[in-house]
Amino acid sequence: MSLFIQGGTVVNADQSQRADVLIDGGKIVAVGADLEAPTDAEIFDAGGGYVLPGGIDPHTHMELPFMGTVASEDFFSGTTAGAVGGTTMIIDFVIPNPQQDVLEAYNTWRGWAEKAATDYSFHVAITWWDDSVHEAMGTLTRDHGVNSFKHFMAYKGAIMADDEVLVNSFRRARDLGALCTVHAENGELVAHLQQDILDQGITGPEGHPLSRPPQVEGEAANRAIRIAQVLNVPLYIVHNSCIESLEAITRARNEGQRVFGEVLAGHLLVDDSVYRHGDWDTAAAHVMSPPFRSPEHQAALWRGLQAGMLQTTATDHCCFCAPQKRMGHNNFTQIPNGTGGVEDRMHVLWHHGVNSGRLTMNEFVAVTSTNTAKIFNLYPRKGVIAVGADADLSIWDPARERTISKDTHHQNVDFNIFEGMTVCGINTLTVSQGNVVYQDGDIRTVRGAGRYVDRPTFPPYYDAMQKAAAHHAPTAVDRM
Ligand code: URQ
Ligand code: ZN
Ligand code: ZN
Repeated sequence: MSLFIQGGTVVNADQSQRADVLIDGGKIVAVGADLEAPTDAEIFDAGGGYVLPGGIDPHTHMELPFMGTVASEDFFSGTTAGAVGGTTMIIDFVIPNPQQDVLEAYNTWRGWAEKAATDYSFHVAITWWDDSVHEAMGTLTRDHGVNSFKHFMAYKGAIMADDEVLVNSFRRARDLGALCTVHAENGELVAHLQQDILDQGITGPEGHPLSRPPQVEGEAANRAIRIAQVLNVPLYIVHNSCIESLEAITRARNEGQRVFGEVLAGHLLVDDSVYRHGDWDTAAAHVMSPPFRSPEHQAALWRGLQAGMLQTTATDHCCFCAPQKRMGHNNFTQIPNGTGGVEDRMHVLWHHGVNSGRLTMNEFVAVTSTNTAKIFNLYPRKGVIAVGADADLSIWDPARERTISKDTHHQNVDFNIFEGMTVCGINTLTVSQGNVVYQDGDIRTVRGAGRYVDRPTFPPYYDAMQKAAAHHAPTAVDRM
């Protein structure tokens, strides 16, 4: 069965065009004005609205075992919620425990993700180091389509990577043609500040942001950038939340270093007043790291996104319900860290990005889909409406409104960080792999329909340079 989407304006990162879209066999097979609809095609009318590439969320943690519990959203419910909101692919994380065999952890996560409704891929975290980890990184890049390795510089005593792990892993990733990503917070400082705050008798969620001030993030961001610079490896910093990390990225990029920055929809729109909320559960529901910051940081992050210093948006969708958050009821350091957003990211960014004039529609597509596809080597299979691309897209009605609430969202969590926010401009139809997975409130996701998507490594830079040099170098014959 082919799908024919007519009467819309196709909006890609590079251009917008009034065009119809023909889909067949899970792929886009034609894009153009006034196409002929095949007689057997299922026809959808965009009604003058937009047709956008499916969103890609480069940062989720479905059913993550963390801080003594397991995130409440699983790969099926989470990818379904994403599809409802116009996101058709996630990049999640394999996070081995220290000393755990890395390939064993990878296979465990692959098993969990088989229930996914839309396509997915994995960053693999390097949380410890020995020869087996070195080997596993090679196997993962060569045989399993992994081209990005994550490093948590926070979470001391759990999954924190110290400088020795960072240097070993960054070198290995470089030699494999892979990208390094980091959660940039100085875990040593966090641990010290946490104890200091507890010693002062502050045990509630208001202690969480006090233990992770922006300087703690800025130091780690700069340290990761400098290590990557010395080792000549590309770097991607996840969930930048503050001016300090943005400044570190801006300096590096202005000096020509290959550093990428991600920002969460939450960090762009939620400020730290949530931690001063009278209700314990409400404040605890917002405990995530890095914490939500004061308003001047949001303004800077928006400017960073507009200026191209931050390239991608994500959610860090890692959900814990109130009973789970209450595990830290008398010690904020034991509140499981994480918030949701996979269903709302595209909606809140259209409303506060495009409707506000901060972003053009094309820039919206770039920061919600295309840039992630390019950085993680998924493009042009993903992140664009073009012939040959996967048929992952949405019909976007710029006039349709929605008020966000935990009572109506499809995320498996009892809280929504955008609660009560009314947005204008949402998807009315979502197509994944050429199948309708959402239409006007009707959810049609299929458990297990999602595919694991390989992400090839990048040819090591110096390899390419050596080949280029060899190609032009005078050979013996030339010298005769
Ligand atoms: O740190 C992360 O990205 C994971 C553990 C989700 N939790 C969070 O607070 N960001
Ligand atoms: Zn993180
Ligand atoms: Zn995360």
